[in-house]
Amino acid sequence: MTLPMIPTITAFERSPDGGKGLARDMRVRWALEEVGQPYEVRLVSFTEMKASAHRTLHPFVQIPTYEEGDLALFESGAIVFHIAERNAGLLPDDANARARAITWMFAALNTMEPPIIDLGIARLMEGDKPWFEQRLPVVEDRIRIRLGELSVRLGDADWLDGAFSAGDLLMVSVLLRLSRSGILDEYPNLSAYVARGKARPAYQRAFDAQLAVFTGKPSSG
Ligand code: GTB
Repeated sequence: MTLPMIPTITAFERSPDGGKGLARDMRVRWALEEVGQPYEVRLVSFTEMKASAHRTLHPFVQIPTYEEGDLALFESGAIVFHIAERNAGLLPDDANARARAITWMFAALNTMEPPIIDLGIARLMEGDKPWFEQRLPVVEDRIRIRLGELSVRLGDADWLDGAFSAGDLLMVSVLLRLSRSGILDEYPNLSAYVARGKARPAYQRAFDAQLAVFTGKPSSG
């Protein structure tokens, strides 16, 4: 009898957000929870992450990584795609619907996430620069352009294209990074969309598991 392979992911031993769902292992945890795949987590310190063993797994020496037997993956989007491809529940069976869901995965990571990351970098690294106050609204307005377009497309639908998919999982994960900025509140349907994502039991289990790393309390899942 072949024993089922339990994948192992890597996550921060200490994350700047204290495990509140912003580090990118969260989206991988969420995908694994959605499909009901148990997993193990190897926590890494910043020093361990930069050591050669981890560099072999991840060419850019970051988290998350994903190991399953002799398969090793990096890039959260690729990992979520792999999980969605190998398990039912995150991609539709219909070929065209599946292609559209995958398109939303790319849209989340390639179109929505870059300006949102720019805002994080501006706040974290450029706050002391003399031009910061002038640049900030420019960066925020670039995000507003994309949020406005996404808001129109979503309209009053629950999810981006039919049933919840890996495209929604990544889109919600990306939009969550705006939580502290207040910008998302300007788009009530997107705020409600993110709230729907966060209300999913699989999200809650993933969140609790990530938070438990920092609180030391066992997660309920
Ligand atoms: N494109 C890669 C992916 O999607 O997997 C990016 C991976 C990445 O940026 N990983 C970060 C990392 O390892 C952690 S998630 N950084 C260390 C390094 O590059 O040296 C980014 C992150 C971490 C913590 C917060 N936070 O606390 O708010 C937010 C985002």
